[in-house]
Amino acid sequence: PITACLFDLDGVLVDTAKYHYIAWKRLAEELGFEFTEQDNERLKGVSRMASLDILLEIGGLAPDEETKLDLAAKKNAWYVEYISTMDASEILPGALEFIQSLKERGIKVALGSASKNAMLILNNTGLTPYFDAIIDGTKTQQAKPDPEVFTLGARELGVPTESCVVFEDAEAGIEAATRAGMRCVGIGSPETLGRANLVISSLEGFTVDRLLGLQEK
Ligand code: B16
Ligand code: MG
Repeated sequence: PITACLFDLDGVLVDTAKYHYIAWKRLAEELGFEFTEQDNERLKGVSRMASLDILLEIGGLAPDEETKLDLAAKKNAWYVEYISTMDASEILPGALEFIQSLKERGIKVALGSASKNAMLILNNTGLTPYFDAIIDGTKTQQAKPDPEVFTLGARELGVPTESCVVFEDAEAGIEAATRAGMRCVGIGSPETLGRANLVISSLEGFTVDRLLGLQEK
């Protein structure tokens, strides 16, 4: 039976992708090259340092490790400044309603995010109290598509992995869920998320009954 749901944060519960984008774009401009919205697609769900490597590749730059750490810190400081003004109005449509309905039906709820800034976002949007377990980028050693973030979530909830369903907007996250032995709902377009058990465009209107229908799959 399905007894727990694990949620990715960025792109599933909140749209922080736009803040990541303007911070990376600002860094690229300072380094002297263009960074487009299309380029930014490659960064979704990817860890901070891996994102920086992609950005530098786009700009044709190869700085040393120390400079890279400085650049990542600079981008993060801007990003933290942008998300510090976030509030509950930036929770994506349907997300809070769905989480509330899970709680009413006794289904456990966990966070499985790559972000080291997850707590700031959860606190600013008022989402923190809804989670029975929170696994973020400060608790993991391996980035998605490694399954670690989700297996740790199941362990902290005390449920078997096969009873968990993951909600993800990134291909790397769907692969991580599959490798963890969990079912997965993709949020976005079927072209990129085709490997999920079910793909929906958003959590708006999504119900617990539809979730439980995945048990037969
Ligand atoms: P930070 P998620 C991911 O969050 C983002 O999708 C990705 O764009 C970001 O680089 C990564 O977190 C690390 O974030 O720099 O804040 O530690 O989708 O796994 O919730
Ligand atoms: Mg995401």
